[in-house]
Amino acid sequence: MSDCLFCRIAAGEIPARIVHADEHVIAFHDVAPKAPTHVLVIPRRHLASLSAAETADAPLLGRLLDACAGVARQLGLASYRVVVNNGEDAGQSVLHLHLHVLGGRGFSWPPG
Ligand code: DGP
Repeated sequence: MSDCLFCRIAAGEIPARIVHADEHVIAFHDVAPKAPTHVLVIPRRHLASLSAAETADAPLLGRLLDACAGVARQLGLASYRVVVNNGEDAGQSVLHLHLHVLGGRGFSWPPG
């Protein structure tokens, strides 16, 4: 989608600090980090949210989680949190599915 921020990052039209890229998935540092390490993992294909994913997307969803683990390994994170904000009330501000990989500090539970 030409008007989607994360589609434009995936297409290389908007610069980002990329940490991983493959045929299906791209990962880059969040511009407003909420932890010492804060990376966003996204599908190259536009999916507005986790809710928009269908059962047929399960392999892609698996790739996204696998990429989160790979990014954490690559960046030396032993403990980290993976977050998906789905919908406005959950804090989703960009309507392109993204998984947050947060690390480098402790996290409380339950989340706010
Ligand atoms: P969420 O609130 O869950 O939709 O997370 C969106 C995240 O995207 C938020 O942590 C900030 C990040 N973000 C927004 N615009 C940009 C951008 O232009 N570049 C990068 N790298 N991150 C962005």
